[in-house]
Amino acid sequence: MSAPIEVFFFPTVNGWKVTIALEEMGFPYTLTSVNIRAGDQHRPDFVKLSPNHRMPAIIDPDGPDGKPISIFESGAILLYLGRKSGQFYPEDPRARAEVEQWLMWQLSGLGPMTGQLGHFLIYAPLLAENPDQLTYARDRYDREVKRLYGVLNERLEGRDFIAGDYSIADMATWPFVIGHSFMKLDIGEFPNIKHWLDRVGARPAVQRGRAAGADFAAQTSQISVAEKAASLKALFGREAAVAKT
Ligand SMILES: N[C@@H](CCC(=O)N[C@@H](CS)C(=O)NCC(=O)O)C(=O)O
Repeated sequence: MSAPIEVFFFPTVNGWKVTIALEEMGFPYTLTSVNIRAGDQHRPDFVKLSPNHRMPAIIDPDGPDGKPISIFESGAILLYLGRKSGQFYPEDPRARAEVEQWLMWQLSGLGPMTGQLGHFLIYAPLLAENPDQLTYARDRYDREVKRLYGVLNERLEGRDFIAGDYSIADMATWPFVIGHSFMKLDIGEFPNIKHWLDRVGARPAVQRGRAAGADFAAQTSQISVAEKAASLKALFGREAAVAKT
Protein backbone atom coordinates (compact mmCIF):
# COMPACT_ATOMS: atom_id res chain seq x y z
CA MET A 1 0.00 0.00 0.00
CA SER A 2 1.45 3.40 -1.01
CA ALA A 3 1.87 6.31 1.44
CA PRO A 4 -1.26 8.50 1.73
CA ILE A 5 -1.65 11.38 -0.70
CA GLU A 6 -2.17 14.69 1.12
CA VAL A 7 -5.10 16.65 -0.30
CA PHE A 8 -5.33 20.37 0.38
CA PHE A 9 -9.04 20.61 0.51
CA PHE A 10 -12.27 22.41 1.23
CA PRO A 11 -15.63 20.75 0.49
CA THR A 12 -16.44 22.43 -2.82
CA VAL A 13 -17.12 21.40 -6.40
CA ASN A 14 -13.45 21.39 -7.38
CA GLY A 15 -12.36 19.65 -4.17
CA TRP A 16 -14.87 16.81 -4.58
CA LYS A 17 -13.42 15.93 -7.98
CA VAL A 18 -10.23 14.85 -6.22
CA THR A 19 -11.78 13.00 -3.28
CA ILE A 20 -14.14 11.16 -5.65
CA ALA A 21 -11.18 10.10 -7.84
CA LEU A 22 -9.13 8.97 -4.83
CA GLU A 23 -12.06 6.96 -3.48
CA GLU A 24 -12.74 5.38 -6.87
CA MET A 25 -9.09 4.50 -7.43
CA GLY A 26 -8.56 3.20 -3.91
CA PHE A 27 -5.62 5.46 -2.99
CA PRO A 28 -5.16 6.22 0.71
CA TYR A 29 -5.31 9.97 1.42
CA THR A 30 -5.43 12.57 4.15
CA LEU A 31 -7.24 15.89 4.03
CA THR A 32 -5.65 19.19 5.06
CA SER A 33 -8.20 21.98 5.38
CA VAL A 34 -7.78 25.07 3.19
CA ASN A 35 -10.62 27.19 4.51
CA ILE A 36 -11.25 29.46 1.53
CA ARG A 37 -13.79 31.46 3.55
CA ALA A 38 -11.07 32.36 6.03
CA GLY A 39 -8.44 33.17 3.38
CA ASP A 40 -6.24 30.06 3.76
CA GLN A 41 -5.84 29.96 -0.02
CA HIS A 42 -3.65 33.09 0.27
CA ARG A 43 -1.32 31.72 2.95
CA PRO A 44 2.31 31.71 1.73
CA ASP A 45 2.84 28.02 2.57
CA PHE A 46 -0.20 27.07 0.48
CA VAL A 47 0.66 29.43 -2.39
CA LYS A 48 4.00 27.63 -2.72
CA LEU A 49 1.97 24.54 -3.68
CA SER A 50 -0.78 26.34 -5.56
CA PRO A 51 0.49 29.59 -7.09
CA ASN A 52 -3.01 30.38 -8.35
CA HIS A 53 -4.31 30.78 -4.75
CA ARG A 54 -7.00 28.14 -5.33
CA MET A 55 -7.67 24.70 -3.92
CA PRO A 56 -7.45 21.74 -4.51
CA ALA A 57 -3.78 20.75 -4.53
CA ILE A 58 -2.09 17.49 -3.61
CA ILE A 59 1.25 16.22 -2.40
CA ASP A 60 1.97 12.64 -3.38
CA PRO A 61 4.92 11.46 -1.28
CA ASP A 62 5.45 8.69 -3.81
CA GLY A 63 5.76 10.61 -7.10
CA PRO A 64 6.68 9.13 -10.51
CA ASP A 65 10.38 8.99 -9.60
CA GLY A 66 9.69 7.80 -6.06
CA LYS A 67 10.14 11.35 -4.72
CA PRO A 68 7.35 13.65 -3.49
CA ILE A 69 5.46 15.66 -6.10
CA SER A 70 2.96 18.47 -5.61
CA ILE A 71 0.24 19.30 -8.14
CA PHE A 72 -2.37 22.07 -8.32
CA GLU A 73 -5.36 22.44 -10.73
CA SER A 74 -8.08 19.82 -10.41
CA GLY A 75 -7.74 18.69 -14.04
CA ALA A 76 -3.98 18.11 -13.72
CA ILE A 77 -4.62 16.18 -10.50
CA LEU A 78 -7.24 13.95 -12.16
CA LEU A 79 -4.92 13.23 -15.10
CA TYR A 80 -2.05 12.45 -12.71
CA LEU A 81 -4.19 10.10 -10.62
CA GLY A 82 -5.58 8.45 -13.75
CA ARG A 83 -2.04 7.75 -15.02
CA LYS A 84 -0.82 6.64 -11.61
CA SER A 85 -3.70 4.23 -11.03
CA GLY A 86 -4.17 3.07 -14.62
CA GLN A 87 -7.93 3.41 -13.97
CA PHE A 88 -10.70 5.63 -15.40
CA TYR A 89 -8.24 7.10 -17.97
CA PRO A 90 -7.88 4.65 -20.84
CA GLU A 91 -4.53 4.02 -22.53
CA ASP A 92 -5.93 3.46 -26.02
CA PRO A 93 -5.15 6.77 -27.82
CA ARG A 94 -8.62 7.17 -29.30
CA ALA A 95 -10.40 6.44 -26.02
CA ARG A 96 -7.92 8.69 -24.20
CA ALA A 97 -8.59 11.61 -26.58
CA GLU A 98 -12.31 11.12 -25.96
CA VAL A 99 -11.87 11.41 -22.19
CA GLU A 100 -9.49 14.36 -22.51
CA GLN A 101 -11.75 16.43 -24.73
CA TRP A 102 -14.67 16.11 -22.31
CA LEU A 103 -12.43 16.74 -19.31
CA MET A 104 -11.20 19.96 -21.00
CA TRP A 105 -14.81 20.86 -21.82
CA GLN A 106 -15.62 20.72 -18.11
CA LEU A 107 -12.48 22.60 -17.07
CA SER A 108 -12.74 25.40 -19.62
CA GLY A 109 -16.50 25.61 -20.18
CA LEU A 110 -18.97 24.11 -17.75
CA GLY A 111 -16.84 24.81 -14.65
CA PRO A 112 -16.05 28.50 -15.17
CA MET A 113 -19.47 29.35 -16.61
CA THR A 114 -21.31 27.64 -13.75
CA GLY A 115 -18.99 29.45 -11.34
CA GLN A 116 -19.87 32.81 -12.88
CA LEU A 117 -23.60 32.09 -12.88
CA GLY A 118 -23.36 31.10 -9.22
CA HIS A 119 -21.43 34.27 -8.47
CA PHE A 120 -23.97 36.55 -10.10
CA LEU A 121 -26.91 34.77 -8.50
CA ILE A 122 -25.58 34.29 -4.98
CA TYR A 123 -22.68 36.66 -4.19
CA ALA A 124 -22.97 39.64 -6.52
CA PRO A 125 -26.23 40.82 -4.90
CA LEU A 126 -24.24 41.24 -1.67
CA LEU A 127 -21.23 42.89 -3.29
CA ALA A 128 -22.56 45.06 -6.06
CA GLU A 129 -23.20 48.73 -5.37
CA ASN A 130 -26.25 48.62 -7.57
CA PRO A 131 -27.79 45.12 -7.62
CA ASP A 132 -30.26 46.25 -10.31
CA GLN A 133 -27.39 46.25 -12.79
CA LEU A 134 -26.79 42.50 -12.43
CA THR A 135 -29.44 41.43 -14.89
CA TYR A 136 -27.18 41.50 -17.95
CA ALA A 137 -24.48 39.32 -16.34
CA ARG A 138 -27.04 36.88 -14.96
CA ASP A 139 -28.73 36.51 -18.33
CA ARG A 140 -25.41 36.02 -20.09
CA TYR A 141 -24.24 33.19 -17.79
CA ASP A 142 -27.67 31.66 -17.46
CA ARG A 143 -27.87 31.40 -21.24
CA GLU A 144 -24.37 29.95 -21.52
CA VAL A 145 -24.86 27.40 -18.70
CA LYS A 146 -28.15 26.29 -20.25
CA ARG A 147 -26.38 25.92 -23.59
CA LEU A 148 -23.68 23.78 -21.95
CA TYR A 149 -26.32 21.65 -20.19
CA GLY A 150 -27.89 21.17 -23.61
CA VAL A 151 -24.54 19.99 -25.00
CA LEU A 152 -24.12 17.52 -22.13
CA ASN A 153 -27.69 16.29 -22.41
CA GLU A 154 -27.18 15.66 -26.13
CA ARG A 155 -23.89 13.89 -25.48
CA LEU A 156 -25.54 11.57 -22.95
CA GLU A 157 -28.26 10.50 -25.39
CA GLY A 158 -27.90 6.71 -25.60
CA ARG A 159 -24.80 6.71 -23.36
CA ASP A 160 -24.34 5.78 -19.73
CA PHE A 161 -21.24 7.94 -19.27
CA ILE A 162 -19.73 11.01 -20.89
CA ALA A 163 -16.76 9.49 -22.68
CA GLY A 164 -16.96 5.73 -23.14
CA ASP A 165 -16.67 3.88 -19.84
CA TYR A 166 -17.03 5.76 -16.55
CA SER A 167 -13.95 8.02 -16.38
CA ILE A 168 -12.28 11.06 -14.88
CA ALA A 169 -14.45 13.15 -17.25
CA ASP A 170 -17.54 12.03 -15.29
CA MET A 171 -15.75 12.66 -11.97
CA ALA A 172 -14.89 16.22 -13.06
CA THR A 173 -18.37 17.02 -14.31
CA TRP A 174 -20.67 15.45 -11.70
CA PRO A 175 -19.87 17.85 -8.81
CA PHE A 176 -20.65 20.82 -11.07
CA VAL A 177 -24.07 19.55 -12.01
CA ILE A 178 -25.38 18.39 -8.62
CA GLY A 179 -26.00 22.04 -7.68
CA HIS A 180 -28.36 22.68 -10.61
CA SER A 181 -31.17 23.88 -8.33
CA PHE A 182 -28.91 26.62 -6.85
CA MET A 183 -28.38 27.75 -10.45
CA LYS A 184 -32.18 27.87 -10.79
CA LEU A 185 -32.04 25.32 -13.61
CA ASP A 186 -34.86 22.91 -14.28
CA ILE A 187 -33.18 19.50 -14.54
CA GLY A 188 -36.43 18.10 -15.96
CA GLU A 189 -35.47 19.87 -19.20
CA PHE A 190 -32.34 17.68 -19.39
CA PRO A 191 -33.53 14.09 -18.82
CA ASN A 192 -30.30 12.40 -19.95
CA ILE A 193 -28.35 14.49 -17.42
CA LYS A 194 -30.84 13.60 -14.70
CA HIS A 195 -30.34 9.85 -15.31
CA TRP A 196 -26.57 10.23 -15.48
CA LEU A 197 -26.55 12.27 -12.23
CA ASP A 198 -28.42 9.44 -10.50
CA ARG A 199 -26.23 6.75 -12.08
CA VAL A 200 -22.98 8.39 -11.02
CA GLY A 201 -24.39 9.50 -7.66
CA ALA A 202 -25.32 5.89 -6.81
CA ARG A 203 -21.66 4.84 -6.80
CA PRO A 204 -20.47 4.32 -3.21
CA ALA A 205 -17.07 5.89 -3.96
CA VAL A 206 -18.77 9.02 -5.30
CA GLN A 207 -20.86 9.25 -2.14
CA ARG A 208 -17.77 8.89 0.05
CA GLY A 209 -15.84 11.47 -2.00
CA ARG A 210 -18.76 13.91 -1.84
CA ALA A 211 -18.99 13.48 1.95
CA ALA A 212 -15.25 14.00 2.53
CA GLY A 213 -14.34 16.92 4.76
CA ALA A 214 -17.98 17.84 5.35
CA ASP A 215 -17.03 18.94 8.88
CA PHE A 216 -14.56 21.52 7.49
CA ALA A 217 -17.34 23.92 6.58
CA ALA A 218 -20.37 25.12 8.50
CA GLN A 219 -23.37 25.77 6.28
CA THR A 220 -23.26 29.38 5.08
CA SER A 221 -26.66 29.88 6.72
CA GLN A 222 -25.12 28.96 10.10
CA ILE A 223 -22.17 31.35 10.09
CA SER A 224 -22.23 34.72 11.83
CA VAL A 225 -22.55 38.06 10.02
CA ALA A 226 -18.90 38.83 10.86
CA GLU A 227 -17.78 35.47 9.40
CA LYS A 228 -19.84 36.14 6.28
CA ALA A 229 -18.20 39.55 5.84
CA ALA A 230 -14.72 38.05 6.32
CA SER A 231 -15.48 35.30 3.83
CA LEU A 232 -16.59 37.79 1.15
CA LYS A 233 -13.34 39.68 1.69
CA ALA A 234 -11.27 36.47 1.49
CA LEU A 235 -13.03 35.25 -1.65
CA PHE A 236 -13.61 38.44 -3.62
CA GLY A 237 -11.30 41.02 -2.05
CA ARG A 238 -14.16 43.37 -1.22
CA GLU A 239 -16.63 44.20 1.47
CA ALA A 240 -20.35 43.69 1.14
CA ALA A 241 -21.85 46.85 -0.34
CA VAL A 242 -24.80 46.70 2.00
CA ALA A 243 -24.79 45.07 5.44
CA LYS A 244 -26.99 41.98 5.08
CA THR A 245 -27.56 39.08 7.42
N1 LIG B 1 -9.08 25.93 -12.10
C1 LIG B 1 -9.03 25.56 -10.70
C2 LIG B 1 -10.17 26.24 -9.98
C3 LIG B 1 -10.11 25.97 -8.50
C4 LIG B 1 -11.08 26.86 -7.75
O1 LIG B 1 -11.67 27.81 -8.30
N2 LIG B 1 -11.21 26.58 -6.45
C5 LIG B 1 -12.05 27.37 -5.61
C6 LIG B 1 -12.95 26.51 -4.76
S1 LIG B 1 -14.02 25.51 -5.77
C7 LIG B 1 -11.19 28.23 -4.69
O2 LIG B 1 -10.15 27.80 -4.25
N3 LIG B 1 -11.66 29.45 -4.40
C8 LIG B 1 -10.97 30.35 -3.54
C9 LIG B 1 -11.09 31.78 -3.99
O3 LIG B 1 -11.85 32.05 -4.93
O4 LIG B 1 -10.40 32.62 -3.42
C10 LIG B 1 -9.12 24.04 -10.56
O5 LIG B 1 -9.79 23.42 -11.40
O6 LIG B 1 -8.51 23.49 -9.61
